Parts: sequence; C-alpha cells; structure tokens
Amino acid sequence: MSFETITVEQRDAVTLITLNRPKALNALNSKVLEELIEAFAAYQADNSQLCAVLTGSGDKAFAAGADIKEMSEKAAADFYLEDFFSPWTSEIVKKTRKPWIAAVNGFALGGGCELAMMADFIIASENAKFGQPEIKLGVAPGMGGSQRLTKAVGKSKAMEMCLTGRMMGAEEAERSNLVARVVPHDELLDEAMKTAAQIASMPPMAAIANKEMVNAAFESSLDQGLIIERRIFQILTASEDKKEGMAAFVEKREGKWTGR
Ligand code: CO8
Repeated sequence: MSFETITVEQRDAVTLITLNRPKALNALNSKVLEELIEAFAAYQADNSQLCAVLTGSGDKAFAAGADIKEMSEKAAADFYLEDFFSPWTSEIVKKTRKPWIAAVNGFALGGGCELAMMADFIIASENAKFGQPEIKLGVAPGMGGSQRLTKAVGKSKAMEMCLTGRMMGAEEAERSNLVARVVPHDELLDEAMKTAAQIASMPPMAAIANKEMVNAAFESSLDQGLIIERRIFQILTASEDKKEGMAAFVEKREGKWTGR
C-alpha cells in the first residue's frame, strides 16, 4: 500500500501508522481520513498484526486539528450532506476491534485531540499539548471532543477547555486521566512501540475481549456493563488460549497463543 498523507510500517506484530503532513502540522483533511480508514482496515484484517500505534511526523504535532483550509471552503449543506466527521467513528473506531495506542508527540488540537481520544489509550511526550480550540473558529468539537474529553477529564475541566480553547500540557493531561502515561519526548516512539509489543504478546482474542469490556463501561449502565463483562469472560473460558494460558502458568513456562 502506498499513501500520500500517512506512512504505514509493520514492525513484527505491531503496525506503526504515522500522520505525514508535517508542514501543515499533520492537519486532518479528507485524504488523511480516506487513507487512515484504509490503513486501519488493513491492520484489522491482518492476522499477523496484533497492536497498532498512531503518531504524528515531525517534532511539533500529533495533529493540529481538522484541516481548516479545507473546511473553510465548505458550505453547511456540504457538512450535513456528507455527514462530515461521521466516518472517523463508524469506519475507524467501531471497525478496529484490535487494540491501538495514540503516541502524542506535540499539538493534539481540535480533531487531533479527538483522534487521539479515539485510541484505546494515549501515551504522551512531555511536549504534548491537548486542546479543543474550535470555539475560536466560531464552531465546536465535531469528532467526539465534547463527549470523550468530558468522559475522560470530567465536566469542569472539559467545559473550561471547550469554552476558552486553552491547551492542556502533558503533565496536566496525565493528572486529569486524559493520558495513560507521559514519557520524555525523544523516548515516545520507543515507549509506545514497546507497550504495543507487550500487548501484541498477549493472547489476541483476550486482548480484543478486554478492549470490548472496558469500552462497554463508557457505553452502558453498570448493570449492562457487568453482564457484557461476564458473558465475554464466559466465552473466553472456552478458548484454546485460556487452556494454554492456565497450563503454561501451572507448568511455569511461557504460553503459546493460537488466537482462538
Ligand atoms: N488546518 C490547516 N492548516 C493548519 C492547521 C489546521 N488545523 N494547523 C496548522 N496549520 C498550518 C498553518 O496554516 C501553517 O501553514 P503555512 O506554513 O502554510 O502557513 C503550518 O500549519 C504551521 O502552523 P503555524 O505557522 O500556525 O505554527 P505555529 O507554531 O505558529 O502555531 C498552532 C501552532 C498553535 C498549532 C497553530 O497552527 C494553530 O492554532 N493551529 C490551528 C489549531 C486549531 O484551531 N485546531 C482546530 C481545528 S478545527 C477542528 O479540528 C474541528 C472542526 C471545526 C470546524 C471549523 C469550520 C471552519
């Protein structure tokens, strides 16, 4: 596969996807969306790939938002008729059942912050800056920011960020539960790839199941979430990897996974 706006490489069982418009601070235009959908679909379909990392090229930005220059040309009818922003959720978030990490290396603003929050979790460099500055453009978040940011950091902070457009640094983002971990800037990719490799070494079906369960906590009541957890747990107990995982523990050896 060859792409114009992203790069994709496989390192053992980990797919590394890099947003590659550094001159535009990796702003997200229609081509980026089209190519990300293709890259995530390929990752999901490839049984040799068990975790993915999404990052930004250059030293400055993960993504500085949806492409303002592209959007400024569009009329309201275009946004509505194209159901603008909808495929980010329907094609990338919903269809990628395998785990993926956002490695945020700089600005993650507007759609960039929203894209990072679509990941299963975020690892940030010390230089990362998160924000929803859409209000300054006369608009508002459109790719999930008002919902995912609020669920991650709570109403007060999300409201303050959306209403003022201010940026949150990496340390505050970690303290506020927006990111799982902050690492030194020049170690970000190594750390993210190492974490992804660790996830890729787990029983693959159990990884998908764990992701599904944790996501259920955001999308259902506690009672419904507990039922989903129990049912998925029960299904996993019938897997070959459960048998192997438990046997390996008892026999004091590493498990060998079939993914079934
Ligand atoms: N879209 C398009 N181009 C961008 C974007 C963007 N979001 N962000 C930066 N760029 C471009 C700049 O235009 C500039 O290009 P050029 O060299 O051709 O002039 C290049 O990237 C470098 O940027 P700066 O010179 O501005 O770099 P600075 O270091 O001075 O500033 C900032 C960095 C603070 C990140 C600054 O670029 C900035 O504020 N960017 C915009 C951030 C933003 O507002 N993001 C939210 C976008 S909106 C969105 O994501 C949701 C949808 C909202 C709908 C809006 C309808 C109109």
